[in-house]
Amino acid sequence: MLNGPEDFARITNAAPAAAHFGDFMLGLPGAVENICAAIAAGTTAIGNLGQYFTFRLPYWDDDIATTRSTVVALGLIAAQKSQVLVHSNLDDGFAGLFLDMACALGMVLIEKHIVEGLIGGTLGHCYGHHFSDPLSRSAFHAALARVSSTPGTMIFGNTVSYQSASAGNYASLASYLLTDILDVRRWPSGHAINPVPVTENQRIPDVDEIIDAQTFAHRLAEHAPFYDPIFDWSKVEAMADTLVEGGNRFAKAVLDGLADRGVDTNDPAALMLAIRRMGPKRLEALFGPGRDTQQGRSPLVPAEWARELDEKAAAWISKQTPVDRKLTVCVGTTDVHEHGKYLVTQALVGLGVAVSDAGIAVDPEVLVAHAVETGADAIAISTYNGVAFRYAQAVKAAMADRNIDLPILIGGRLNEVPTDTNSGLPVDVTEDVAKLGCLPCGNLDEMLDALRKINAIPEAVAS
Ligand code: B12
Repeated sequence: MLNGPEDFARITNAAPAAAHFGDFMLGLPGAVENICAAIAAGTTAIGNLGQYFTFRLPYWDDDIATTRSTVVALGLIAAQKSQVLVHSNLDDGFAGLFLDMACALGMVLIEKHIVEGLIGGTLGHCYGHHFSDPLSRSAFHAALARVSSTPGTMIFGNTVSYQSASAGNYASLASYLLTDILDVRRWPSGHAINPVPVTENQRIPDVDEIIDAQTFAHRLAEHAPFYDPIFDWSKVEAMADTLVEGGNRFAKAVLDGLADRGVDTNDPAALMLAIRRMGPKRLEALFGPGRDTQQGRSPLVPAEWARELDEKAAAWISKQTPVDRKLTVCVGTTDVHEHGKYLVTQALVGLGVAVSDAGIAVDPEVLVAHAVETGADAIAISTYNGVAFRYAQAVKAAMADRNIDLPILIGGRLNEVPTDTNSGLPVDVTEDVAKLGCLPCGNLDEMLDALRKINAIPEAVAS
């Protein structure tokens, strides 16, 4: 937590390296104060425009104030005598949610139009969390290098591939890092590579874990050049062609389409707000470059995260027998992470359960109100930000206010940083959440067990 300008300065002065203030600067109501402090501390890359489009603070719905502060802050960055790069992590924005990677590249062009074309700043991009397949990861890098003349900030680790214990996660680290090292050698873009500690899928890391990952990357960078000759780069180039062509079409369609709907696309605030309010699903459905089919748009380059989750859900559903009684579950998330909800929704629908969608980063009272309005038989919460216990407590309280007590299923990362610790590391709160009367679920099988416990699904359903 940075409490004042002196905290920003403490970071930039900690080591003779260029400090990068990546997250929670732009895109939030406090953007102007944050940017002033970051610039005064001497940083040269400040983010995170991607977060503007998706992040919501609890109990804060004034998207106009958020937009205003972000646009003013962008203007402040652009007005500096020495060049300061605006940073945008595409995966924090819509790249983690589009089903077509061409749309993610299109967002690069739209963000450039806003920051460089309309505000006069310079914008550098970061990508990587959701790009698991080496071919499309590499192709995205090649495509990005073609459409961008500014230095990139970093290629973020492919964190969604961390699904194992530490030893298994080292394989995922090697897999994406080798690709990234070869990519930045082939298409020098200024991006730093980012070795993510192998405890990523459990919690925030400690210092030793960060050093281990850096040591691993350093050694891999010595091996990597010898792999270059064994890759067929023409396949990467061909996919990059598709991404650039599709991305350009998407960006043009978005700008033309919004203009047709009365949005002033030369006004950064109006444009940003329209894009944020529309969200990735509608933008993609209306303006995506893929062919329109009965099942929606067919992506030019399918997003890996969705393919993986679709396969996981289908494999699980194929082992179950559908429920034959009417049942509605109200599903919502406590924060920006929505892939858990995506998977749980598919699994429930596959079981024949009706899902009422309370949304993303939804406040506890709104979640409960939605459950009541839609006549839900149970509530399912997906939570990742280390607020599981507090949030579950608040949902219980909101239900008590209405004299109801629906069963609560809860999954994701059930941890919290205790108030009486100075380590900053979160601890598991599964037991505490269970003591509140909630049903913690580590996976879909446990979800089925939980549904059985509340007698929503008879024992015979699972085959
Ligand atoms: C993808 C991701 C993101 C994406 C999210 C994209 C999106 N729009 O959804 C982005 C890049 C935006 C992101 C942002 C952040 N993230 Co993040 N993110 C992840 C990551 C890599 C994967 C989480 C995920 O979606 N998994 C996919 C799901 C399907 O898999 P799963 O978790 O195994 O799910 C299973 C079960 O949990 C269960 N399940 C899940 N939910 C539910 C619900 C119910 C009801 C049931 C029955 C079951 C169930 O179902 C699955 C099947 O088995 C994790 C690390 C990791 N590898 O797990 C970090 C992680 C969750 N993120 C983290 C953090 C800190 C953040 C940020 C705060 C970082 C930052 N500085 O900005 C921000 C969030 C800010 C905000 N406003 O909320 C931390 C949380 C720390 C903690 N609690 O200890 C993690 C653990 C990374 C880390 N080690 O630091 N993140």
